[in-house]
Amino acid sequence: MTAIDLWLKKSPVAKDYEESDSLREAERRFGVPRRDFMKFAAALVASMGLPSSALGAVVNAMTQSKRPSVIWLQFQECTGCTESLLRSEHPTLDKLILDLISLDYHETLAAAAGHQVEAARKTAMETNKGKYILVVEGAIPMKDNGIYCKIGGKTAIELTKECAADAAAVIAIGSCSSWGGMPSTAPNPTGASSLATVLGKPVVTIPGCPPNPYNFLSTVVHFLTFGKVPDLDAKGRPLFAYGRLIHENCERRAHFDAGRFAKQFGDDGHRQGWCLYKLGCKGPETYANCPQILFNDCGGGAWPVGTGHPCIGCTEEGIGFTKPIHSLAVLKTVTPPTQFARPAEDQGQGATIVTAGAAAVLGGLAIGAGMKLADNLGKRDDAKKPD
Ligand code: FSX
Ligand code: SF4
Ligand code: F3S
Repeated sequence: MTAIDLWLKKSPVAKDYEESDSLREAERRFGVPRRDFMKFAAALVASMGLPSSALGAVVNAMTQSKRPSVIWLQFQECTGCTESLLRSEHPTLDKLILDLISLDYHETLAAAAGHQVEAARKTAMETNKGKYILVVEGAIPMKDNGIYCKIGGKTAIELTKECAADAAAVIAIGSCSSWGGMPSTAPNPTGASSLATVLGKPVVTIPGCPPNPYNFLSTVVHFLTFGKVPDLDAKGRPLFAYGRLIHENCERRAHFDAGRFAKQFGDDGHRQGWCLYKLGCKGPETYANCPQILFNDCGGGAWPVGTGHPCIGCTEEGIGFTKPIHSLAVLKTVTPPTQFARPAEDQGQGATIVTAGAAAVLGGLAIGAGMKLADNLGKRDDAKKPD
């Protein structure tokens, strides 16, 4: 039995909801078994750093609120943000997303084209004036009056400003839109810029190349539940997801603290899962929850460092696509977090969003607090040091 199953079994909040109309509605609306939906909602509650008592409000918001209209623009990017959202599984995140929101304009997914799709965008904006969510994927070229990206005869700058004018919330998804990302790499011939730069005001940012779809979903669910976006840092990033350095929650952290490093790809240390700092891992200067919520819903280890590659700092302005991949990271914190296993102890393999969420709910802690899970500890470190 996983930690979250245990919590669902014992929690009075969960019991209240087990037979509730909201969960029956979730089963009908999303085609997901009630218990799976409950697990998913509990994990989202925990990942957002909310108390377990918020579960009911989150379930109600996800099942009963009117789906907000979303206008999704795409400019200088690779469509990875959209792809990562749609490729998610368990319990079919794409289905949850597409059932939670009314995606009224999206260039990749729209069946219509040309004048028809432009008309759909205008109708959605007029009908939902002041209420729709604008999501922007991709950087925006500002050089030479923005002529390097035009859609329907308008520059990306014009489209962005037009769509942002009457939006209730504006979200930059991916590093390109959040801070310029890959298209803004020097010498940046098109003047690729962030959404906030174009609008001249702060926006919510969900950086990552691609960003983790759960961070987008949690932000939307927070908006649906409370009518406002979650608490943000100075760069517009939701604190629940970007409040901690990767290095603080990495399953290889104890190897770092003990001075056990992979020095070359394929050497002894690398094969034994030791710290990737000397291969250029940017976890020590990158803020994101990758080791905690992982990617692709396929279990522990499914994140860059977990697969044996150093973090390149894809979420972080000034690091990803800027610093050479194998240059050494700046160490922002040196003292090991108190909740982390000591160097001589077993090393964890990373927590999935569901198990981490359960532990966080059980412990009354947000995933952002850096929870490590006893039931995910597995990899023994009784190996010898590399030469
Ligand atoms: Fe691609 Fe998105 Fe990277 Fe950018 O993600 S995965 S280039 S952040 O805008 O599509
Ligand atoms: Fe993990 Fe990288 Fe930090 Fe090593 S340097 S502990 S691999 S985040
Ligand atoms: Fe990106 Fe590093 Fe996470 S490369 S996906 S921020 S582990």
